[in-house]
Amino acid sequence: MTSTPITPMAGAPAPEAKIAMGWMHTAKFLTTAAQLHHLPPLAVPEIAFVGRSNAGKSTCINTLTQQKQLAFASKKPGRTQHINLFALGRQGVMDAVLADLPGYGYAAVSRSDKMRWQQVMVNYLVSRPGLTGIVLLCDPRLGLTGLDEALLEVLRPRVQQGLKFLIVLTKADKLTRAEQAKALSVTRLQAGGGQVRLFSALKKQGVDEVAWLLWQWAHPAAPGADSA
Ligand SMILES: Nc1nc2c(ncn2[C@@H]2O[C@H](COP(=O)(O)OP(=O)(O)OP(=O)(O)O)[C@@H](O)[C@H]2O)c(=O)[nH]1
Ligand SMILES: [Mg+2]
Repeated sequence: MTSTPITPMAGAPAPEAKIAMGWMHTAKFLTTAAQLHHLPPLAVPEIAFVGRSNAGKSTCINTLTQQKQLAFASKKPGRTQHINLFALGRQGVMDAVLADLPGYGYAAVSRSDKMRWQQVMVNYLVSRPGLTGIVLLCDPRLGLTGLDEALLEVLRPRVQQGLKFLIVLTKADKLTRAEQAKALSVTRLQAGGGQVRLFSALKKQGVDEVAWLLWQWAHPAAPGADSA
């Protein structure tokens, strides 16, 4: 498999981008679970990708890891139905885990299924040991919706206790430059001081930056990781 070329971007100088993208590329499928208690206990930092159905969570994971089909992405909303874990680490030594979560807000799912899933997700976000960071993916054409706001509320106490938090505005290629700038500033206000990045899987925009941020989350003691 050929890896994505590294393009230096603002906020992620080339050496850091290379480290972060190389690390991301080590991702391997670890396990899948429909329920929280089926997830294995893990002793490494876990970073969860959450957001509305179809926001681009699975595509974001595939882009960051430079693997086309690691996470299942699909035009059909509701494609991800389990919590899928991917192990990261060089020389087969796992040092972090990415978690791809099913999206919420998918209209075609029955009310009882929605409620059940929302409960699993809330329990996961509130109680999963090792959860170090949350990446909330949001389609900037929709903006943060009521469900996203509800999730931010659930997360607030854990963020205050040190949980890392990033909002990724996906599908930036669908916006003009002016719309991108506007989406960024509006979401920054809503994020209450949290980090926000523009991202496009199609144009590889924001990829190095997000990878570097996640690397810093997972390696807080490493040189250069104190700014995340
Ligand atoms: N143009 C464009 N399309 C994207 C981008 N990222 C994702 N998509 C498309 O958006 C659709 C949904 O992507 P997924 O990654 O499956 O979304 P998801 O959030 O994992 O969805 P669920 O698993 O249903 O929660 C797919 O058709 C992707 O090709 C992007 O950066 N640009
Ligand atoms: Mg998905």
